Amino acid sequence: MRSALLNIMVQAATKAGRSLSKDFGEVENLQVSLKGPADFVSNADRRAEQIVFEELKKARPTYSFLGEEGTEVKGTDGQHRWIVDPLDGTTNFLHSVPMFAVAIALERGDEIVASVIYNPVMDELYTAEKGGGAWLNDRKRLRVANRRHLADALLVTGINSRGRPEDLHQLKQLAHVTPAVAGIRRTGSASTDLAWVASGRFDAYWEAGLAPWDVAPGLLLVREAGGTISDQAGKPGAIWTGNVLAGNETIHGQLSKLLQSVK
Ligand code: 2AM
Ligand code: CA
Repeated sequence: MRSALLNIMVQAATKAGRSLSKDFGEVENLQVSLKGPADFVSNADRRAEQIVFEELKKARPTYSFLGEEGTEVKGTDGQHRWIVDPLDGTTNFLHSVPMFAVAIALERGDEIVASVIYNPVMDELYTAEKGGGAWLNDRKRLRVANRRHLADALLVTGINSRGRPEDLHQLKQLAHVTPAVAGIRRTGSASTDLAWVASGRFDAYWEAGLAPWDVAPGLLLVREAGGTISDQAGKPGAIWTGNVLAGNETIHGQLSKLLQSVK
């Protein structure tokens, strides 16, 4: 059973998802046009944020709002804030790769209490509420994978090339981690990575240089699926530092050690 709050979040995410789905169908046609689809995708992104914003505002007019596309509203309610990525996986979307999601988290005080991550193409709706578990499409209760050895683990990460120190450090980490594990994947959508750690598809995820809306929705999913999420050194605050490590407790511990050994 979803709470009223989670229902509101699902409604907002699915409505924005329908809009993105429609636009996603158009992107392919635009690939051949001279101007390219970049402007079109920016508009799709902004439209999705507007839909999420309107839906959430209608239902909870006093809550604050923080969205990737620039919507930042301070509500009169000092306790609650929506943290939203209307299109996580923008580059995938631009290239007609169906790995992207609408991601919404609800912060109460200084903790995340509800999350929705929705991929409209795969029709995968991930939801979590604090204390209520993590779910896929309301039917399947999620549990992180139970592999015990890093050598058997399938990991996921993000590889960014903005030339920041964390991006260069990431390349060094890859050189150390790759030979130690069963495989490494990269989806291009941080919220998808975290949702897929929660569901056990991936054994662990790490990345740095992320924004709060990349991390907040997936954080609760991982926790409610029995996983551990922190920064790469095992400390809290991943949402705000953008430095993230998630997995089952054992793999999380092993990977944390390995990542920290990379100087
Ligand atoms: P986006 O698709 O919403 O931009 C991939 O490694 C992850 O990094 C994606 O979730 C992507 O989100 C995110 N990302 C891309 N550019 C970013 C930036 N400038 N700062 C933080 N995160 C970013
Ligand atoms: Ca994002």
